[in-house]
Amino acid sequence: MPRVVAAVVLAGGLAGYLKFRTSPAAPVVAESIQTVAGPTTAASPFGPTLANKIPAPSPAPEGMVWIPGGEFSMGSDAASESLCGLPGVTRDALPIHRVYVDAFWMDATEVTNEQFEKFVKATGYVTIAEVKPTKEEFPTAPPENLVAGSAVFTPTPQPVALNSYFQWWSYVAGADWRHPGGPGSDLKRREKHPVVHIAYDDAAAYAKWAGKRLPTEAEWEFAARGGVAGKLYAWGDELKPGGKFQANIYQGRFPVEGGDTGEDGFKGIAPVAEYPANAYGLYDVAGNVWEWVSDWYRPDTYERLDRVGGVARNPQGPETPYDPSEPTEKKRVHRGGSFLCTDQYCTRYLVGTRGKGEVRTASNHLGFRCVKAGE
Ligand SMILES: [Ca+2]
Repeated sequence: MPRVVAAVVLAGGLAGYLKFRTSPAAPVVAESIQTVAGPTTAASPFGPTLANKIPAPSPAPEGMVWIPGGEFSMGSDAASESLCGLPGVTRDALPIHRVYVDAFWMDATEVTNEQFEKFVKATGYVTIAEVKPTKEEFPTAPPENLVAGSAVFTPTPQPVALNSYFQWWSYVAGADWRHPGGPGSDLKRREKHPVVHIAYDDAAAYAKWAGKRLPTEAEWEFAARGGVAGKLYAWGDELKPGGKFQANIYQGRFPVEGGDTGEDGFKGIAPVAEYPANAYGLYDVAGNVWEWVSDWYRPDTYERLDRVGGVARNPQGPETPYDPSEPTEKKRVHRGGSFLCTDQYCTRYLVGTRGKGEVRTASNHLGFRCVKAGE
């Protein structure tokens, strides 16, 4: 067992994959999944959302929606924590604190394969997953592991304890944005799927080419909450209002082969905008694929802002990254959860919760969307 990291999805980095890819951990039979309670009825720590009354200043750039900005309560409280089968998953989203963000434009959907293809055709850009890692970059990896590739979700043959993501993530040679499932796969009929196998610099390069940038974590959460305060999900407090799924997440036993029942309409990844938009017109801010945001990750970011007190204005994240579970990895924040999120494991389709990822590490459930200043 290379290392045990509880309650994270793909928190580890490329270095771990390259070092250990030839020796996957032996499956362990899962302990029974505990039943989780619903939200508590304690007084809400969320204050009101005070959205700016700033009308959109110009016709919307293609594919973007106006986010008016304003002041809101950011984070995820005990009510969220109680919805996850594993404890501790949402603690880095505490305490709830007040934040103000300026207005901006935001992509209504995650960047799709056909959009990313235009960028690559125009620039000749080569993503990190397509480049062979070097011995200098990864001195502890066996030379035979230094091959271009990316992490692909690989269901386990039998139920496993949810304590090591290496059990269901494989580093696959030849997996990249054009080959999302590995060398035998392609983009046919996936034009409208979010692009995946995108490392942080890849996302930032696309954004720059498009005249945009990646959102900050605070911008992302303000936008995802849709102007409504303190809800569990981007659409309200009920997972399935009227019995209808609002996002592409995971139903069934995780992460077992054949376990994804697709009750929400999709097994695996879905095209963008298959579920209703939130109040600001944003699609898939929960589920489908995780989204890079520009902040470095630290589990105590919110505590640090809370200690300063008052309203954090346009916070940009900490100046340096730190994840105590993997202190040598440089991680940035992921938001929104993916088609693999389930209440048995990460539950991070909850709107206030956070993810994290080493900046060079991509996977087939990680993408991005961009923002642009309002002018
Ligand atoms: Ca699904």
